[in-house]
Amino acid sequence: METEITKENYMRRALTLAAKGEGRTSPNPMVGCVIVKDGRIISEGYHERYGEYHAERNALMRCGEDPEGADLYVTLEPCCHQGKTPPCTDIILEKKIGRVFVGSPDSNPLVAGKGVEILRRGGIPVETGILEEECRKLNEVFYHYISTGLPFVAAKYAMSCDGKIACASGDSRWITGEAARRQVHMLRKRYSSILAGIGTVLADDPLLNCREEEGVDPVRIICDSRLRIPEDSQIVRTGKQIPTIIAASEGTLSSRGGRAKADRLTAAGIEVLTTEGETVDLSALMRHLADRNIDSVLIEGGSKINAAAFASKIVNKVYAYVGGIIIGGEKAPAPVGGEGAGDIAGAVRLGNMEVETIGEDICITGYPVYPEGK
Ligand code: AOF
Ligand code: ZN
Repeated sequence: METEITKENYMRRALTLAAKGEGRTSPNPMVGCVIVKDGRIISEGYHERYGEYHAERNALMRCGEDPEGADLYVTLEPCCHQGKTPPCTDIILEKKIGRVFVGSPDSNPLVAGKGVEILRRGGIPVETGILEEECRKLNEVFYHYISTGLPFVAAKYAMSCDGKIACASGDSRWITGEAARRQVHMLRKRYSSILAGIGTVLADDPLLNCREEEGVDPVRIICDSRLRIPEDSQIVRTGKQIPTIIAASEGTLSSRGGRAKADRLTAAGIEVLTTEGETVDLSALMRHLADRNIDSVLIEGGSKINAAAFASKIVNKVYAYVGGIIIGGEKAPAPVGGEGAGDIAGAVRLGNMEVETIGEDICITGYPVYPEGK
């Protein structure tokens, strides 16, 4: 019983270390590692940045004493492939680690169980599944991206207790308090891109950056089928400092005015992407983003973008912030516009819902389950 608790404690420490890589490892997973000898932690490490050493190698290289016979706790199955860095299984075997404890399996086809197998074949006992659920959740983006080849998409919105995201006039400042708004910047640190609609740009002239300390700015993606974005908007003016993609419809670019505007936006440092059809095809856009190594998208949209995102079934997670305010008004917009479900059977359900209190507001998270055949 006692060893059970201890194992989980070490893995929890490894999880805390893993999370330090947040925002810097994508599209790689966040991974943490703890090395324990004679009941003491003798070294720790985590995957600090994409392309750099993995957690295990960092922990083993920093070890002040000989790790021979030690226990190694790692949140993800050690890799066994030569990638940007040498296989972690090599250094674990070379250092004669005594036992390995793994959080969750690596579903990268280059690893997928082979990491554990190689260690076992090399004579190291391996125990898997320590805090597996937490380890998987930490890397929900990685698991989705590696298995589907598409970015993990989250829709975030703030609404009143009566389900409005603004007054009929459009005013929405502020529905949630400061603490909840600060948390949004933490989300922006976690996701590699933010997507908004042109409506939001025209109404609020946002910067859509990450104002978290040491946060990396996510790529900004604006859905603007007709390229209406003002050239003096904050987004365009900062196009050379913060990576920005504007998604437009192919038709817009085939007009002379559209082509010229796209060229000016390109000169301002912005990438203009197109999809077929009159409006931006979000599914096609997601495929384009995946090609650019973008593993995750945080949609900070209004009713229209959210409706399109749910209709194209690209949303994998919802963050619904709810402020203690009643706005009312039939014309006041709700988070998801469009036609909506025809009946309850056709609605999108949320699975694994969780509720958290943030300051005076609450945040509901859940994972959409789309109705079959709709
Ligand atoms: C580990 N420990 O800390 C991480 C792992 O391009 P590379 O060489 O960095 O390899 C990336 C892959 O390695 C990634 O897709 C995932 O399968 C694994 N990441 N593995 O043993 C780590 N970050
Ligand atoms: Zn590795």
